[in-house]
Amino acid sequence: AFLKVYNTLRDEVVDDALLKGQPADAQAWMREHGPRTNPPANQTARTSKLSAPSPPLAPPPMLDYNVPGGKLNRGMAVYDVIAAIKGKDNLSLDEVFKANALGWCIELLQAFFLVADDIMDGSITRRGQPCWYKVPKVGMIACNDYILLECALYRVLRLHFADHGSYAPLLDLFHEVTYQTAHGQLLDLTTAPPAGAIDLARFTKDAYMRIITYKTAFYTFWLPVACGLLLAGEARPEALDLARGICVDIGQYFQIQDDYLDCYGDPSVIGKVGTDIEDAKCCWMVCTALEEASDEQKEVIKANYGLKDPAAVARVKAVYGELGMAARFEEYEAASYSRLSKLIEEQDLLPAGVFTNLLAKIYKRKK
Ligand code: DMA
Ligand code: MG
Ligand code: MG
Ligand code: MG
Repeated sequence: AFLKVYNTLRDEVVDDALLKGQPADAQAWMREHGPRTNPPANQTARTSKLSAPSPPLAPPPMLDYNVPGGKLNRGMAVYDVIAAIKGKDNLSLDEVFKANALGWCIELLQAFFLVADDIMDGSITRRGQPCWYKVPKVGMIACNDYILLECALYRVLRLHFADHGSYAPLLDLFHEVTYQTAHGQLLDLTTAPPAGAIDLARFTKDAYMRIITYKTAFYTFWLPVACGLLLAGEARPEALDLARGICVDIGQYFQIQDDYLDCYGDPSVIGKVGTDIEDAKCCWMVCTALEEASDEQKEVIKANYGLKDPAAVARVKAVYGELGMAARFEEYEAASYSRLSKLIEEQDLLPAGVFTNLLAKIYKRKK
């Protein structure tokens, strides 16, 4: 049902009055129209020795490539929140559609941040396919595409919420969360020192918690919950404050999982290849390791962190192994889960379901 709404929204974005007069190529960039003109790959392979090489394939349509292929946890959470508050059976078809449309606004925001993040992090794959900027003939056009992805969010919002009582608060919310996330990315990028100038003193838990709160927690958990609360008409400041606090807490746990998976996740499952060590990121792994490392182990990290060399990465991972980082993470995960569950149970301002659905979906996640 959620993906069906995507198809509607994508077509509305591409068919909107502003793009109508644009050349077919520009529209096709966003969403392919009609059959592909390029021959299928197997045919190209068969004829390549006999005839002149066929022209390079056109890139796949930008929106389909970047928007719907993730776990969709953030997008689908808006419906879960409003269902937890009002009861599934009390929702009108219009409310369900609006919840899902807001969910896709969040997925569009996420697509915008990911296309940009992969360029800045020099990543290779995302969601099991090459990062958008790595696709032939895309390259730095991806910079314009992430702007278009952000614009698409506001087209959807205007189209479906211009007459809604929460339009202004929703606009404000998306702007606010975008600002927070971009500041998080700024901290993430500027805390990672250039190769050869590793200053381990930067990698503190305080610096780390600030980075992940801004770059991940607000847009991943607070944004969908706030959308659901606004749609449900929940306006009590104390309920919103409580929800923001719990969501930020869950979001920190989520990014710590992301950092763990960057190092120990299976690329064929997480759909991306980790780059945190090569990029000298201030991540949970290195901050936690440094709290426990001997002087000798710190020297190994200092000498090898931030190098785009598989042998150097392996030496850093060997120190992580010596320090039992996998077990430390499992301990952290168990403690976080029970602490968060308690926090959710102990409040009585909002139905526990608002938060437990979110938490259940990420506990011990492998991707
Ligand atoms: C993710 O940080 C944050 C944003 C705002 C995209 P990251 O670079 O650790 O994410 P990923 O591991 O998915 O590249
Ligand atoms: Mg990244
Ligand atoms: Mg990043
Ligand atoms: Mg990561």
